[in-house]
Amino acid sequence: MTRPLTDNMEIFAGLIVLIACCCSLLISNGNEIGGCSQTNNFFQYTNYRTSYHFQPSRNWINDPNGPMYYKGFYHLFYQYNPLGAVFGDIMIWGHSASYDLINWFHLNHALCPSEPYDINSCWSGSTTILPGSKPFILYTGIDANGRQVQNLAMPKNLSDPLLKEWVKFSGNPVMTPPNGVKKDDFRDPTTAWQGSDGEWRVIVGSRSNNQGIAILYRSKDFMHWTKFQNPLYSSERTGMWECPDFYPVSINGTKGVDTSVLNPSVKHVMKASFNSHDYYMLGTYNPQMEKFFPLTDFEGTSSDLRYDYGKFYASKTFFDNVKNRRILWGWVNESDSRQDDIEKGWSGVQSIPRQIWLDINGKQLLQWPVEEIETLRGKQASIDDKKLESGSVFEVSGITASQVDVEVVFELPELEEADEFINPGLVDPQLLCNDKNALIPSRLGPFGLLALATEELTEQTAIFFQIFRGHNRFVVLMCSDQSRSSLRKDVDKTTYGAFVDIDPRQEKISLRSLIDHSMIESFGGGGRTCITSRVYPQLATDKAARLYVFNNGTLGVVISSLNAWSINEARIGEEESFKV
Ligand code: DQQ
Repeated sequence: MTRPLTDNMEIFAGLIVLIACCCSLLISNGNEIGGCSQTNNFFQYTNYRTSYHFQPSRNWINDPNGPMYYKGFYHLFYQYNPLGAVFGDIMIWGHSASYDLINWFHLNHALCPSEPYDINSCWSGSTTILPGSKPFILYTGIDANGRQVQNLAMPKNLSDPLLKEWVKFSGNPVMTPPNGVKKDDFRDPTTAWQGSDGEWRVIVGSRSNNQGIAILYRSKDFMHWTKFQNPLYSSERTGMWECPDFYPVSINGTKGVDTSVLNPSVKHVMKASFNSHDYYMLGTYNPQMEKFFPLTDFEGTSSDLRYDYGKFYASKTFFDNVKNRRILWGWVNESDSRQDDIEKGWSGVQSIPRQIWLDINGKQLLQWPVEEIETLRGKQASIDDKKLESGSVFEVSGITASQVDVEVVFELPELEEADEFINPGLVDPQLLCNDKNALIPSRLGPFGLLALATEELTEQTAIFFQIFRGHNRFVVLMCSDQSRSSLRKDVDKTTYGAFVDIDPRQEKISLRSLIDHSMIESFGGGGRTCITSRVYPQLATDKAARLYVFNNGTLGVVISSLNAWSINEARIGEEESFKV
């Protein structure tokens, strides 16, 4: 039977459409067709999603907002664009809750623009739990005139431990930009602290005459706020302060303290986010003068202390009174392009929550992944007492190298033979890491880990140390070299670096890395120096990814111990998926 011509034409037209679809699919899936160069594809993008770091199921996230513990649940709010994978004209507060800081379920959005004082966005802020277990959110609203103002919100139902609904205060805004402060330079209120006079204090990030400032406000009832005559702190060598954080840390030990604690057993931390990094100062808070006195002011140089020397921004801490610890969260941005983010449908990850405390020497903070991460540990690989001769590379096998928690401790039997550190003045460690990358040998180093590597090492992210002999001390450099992290050409491969304040004569050199598909969070010297990087390998993904220990120095080093655990996927999803 012959078909009518129109039928045949329909079939033909259908075939054309089918072929066209297949071609465009193939092209967009990255195979070479008619000379089209390889492009990124969806399959590849799915490999970049993390498996145990916090991410919503889609779209853009940035700053962590108002983390806290309330009636059995940890709460994490975050800057979220519900409409896409790029920073949005309208930003809201996403909200998720967890029993253990690792597995999370997503809840209704906590704050969305709805009133003249926040109609253009609900930007970052903090929570404070008032006596009687009453949490309050203080957040920045972008008002109808594009002004940044501070607003209050409280839970609708205090007996709901999930705090699903939030009500905005009828007296909003509670703070507006003061004289001399531009309307878009006034944001990100901190968690409040209470003085011995019973009054609440809070700081708001700002700038005046291009000086970063922490504007201080005080309140007797948490609803009516008055600006104090002087800022709590101002710094000449920074621009606008975003997301300030101000809190006490114990002088002795790893335990955290409540934000209102003020006594001789604590020092204060002042953190500010600027120039794409989170910087902090240690110092003393004088409540009579309402002033913070740092040990050293920000210098605007590489000697300023940072939480993390890689990608880590707009962070926030909270005091976890269940385990008496202070916990730090930070936003880890992508380093691929905006177009990549749109195509993959998401952008931004939160760091692993880190416990944070003061080093016993009082000179810096230390950080370590919260212990709960260990509940995800699966298969283990261990190596003890293994010499790594010059030029050796050794595979850590038996684990899933794309999802792993690895800790290695190095011994340096020939420490005294290290190269001399030629120091003509201030040396920027990041530049040094760029010069002395993972392939360039000195005597002691580079040695460390090769993460998310291919078998042939064509792709690899090297996290490594170099040790130098300085004047009366040793200099320990830690680097994260992304230059060979991906065969892709279109991603940022900046190399990061920082010094580790450790004496290798007294202590072995340790490195812990949390590797999660496109995320590598590294903790050097027991958490003295942290470097987080984002990498997008083309081949070293999922089962193809490998983990190695290496030594490219001319002197041998010894792996004193190495333990690596495959990390199981965390449960991060909708609330329903948590119900049994
Ligand atoms: N992100 C928020 C602001 C904050 C900035 C907007 C820091 O409140 O200053 O999403 O990343």
